[in-house]
Amino acid sequence: MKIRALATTVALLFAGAAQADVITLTFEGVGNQASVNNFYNGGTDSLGNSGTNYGIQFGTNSLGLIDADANGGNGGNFANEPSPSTILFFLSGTAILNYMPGFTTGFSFYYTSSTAASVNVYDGLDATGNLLGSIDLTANFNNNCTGDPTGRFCHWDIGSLAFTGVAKSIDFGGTVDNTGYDNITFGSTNPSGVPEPTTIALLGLGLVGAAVTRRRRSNI
Ligand SMILES: [Ca+2]
Ligand SMILES: [Ca+2]
Ligand SMILES: [Ca+2]
Repeated sequence: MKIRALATTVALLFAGAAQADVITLTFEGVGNQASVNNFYNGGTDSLGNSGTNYGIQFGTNSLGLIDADANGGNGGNFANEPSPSTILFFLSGTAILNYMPGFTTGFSFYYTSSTAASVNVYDGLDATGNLLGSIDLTANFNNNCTGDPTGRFCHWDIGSLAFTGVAKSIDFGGTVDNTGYDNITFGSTNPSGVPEPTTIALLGLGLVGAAVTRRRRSNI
């Protein structure tokens, strides 16, 4: 949490036959354990980093997490993330995303989780209004994969949902420090990015070092 990421690469792709552009949030550039906040909304995360302005805002529980392998040993216990080396996770509540203009058609992402999780899409901001869709995710934690070079959360799967209506918020659920997301993609049910080849490793998703890890590893 002492080191800020400097890279600010965000992929902006275009959907071939789809009516809207596809936007993919890779979280690259968000600080380690920083609240994403307005990083993608013309502002900054809680550590002052800024990314492309997509008009997308995150609740304060939504945190960036940098792979410990890429952050001097301080950071996430994961590997093979679809876009190295930063992902989205949370240490309290859930990670809520707000997109005021709204998005249609579909929505997709990559996730890794040691527990079952669910993602809900709403037509109101802050996970309010009508529930447009819900995705139940199965635990996909896998100790047998290898990675980059370490990271116990090394297996990622795609979650996707097509829906009707205009969605304005998404509630990324799961278990604190045990569920991570990356390459959140709007306007398509196919997230961009391909997980890199891969590893083995250690404790909770969040912290590899320090005593903090110990108290959070109960779900692993
Ligand atoms: Ca990595
Ligand atoms: Ca790693
Ligand atoms: Ca990423």
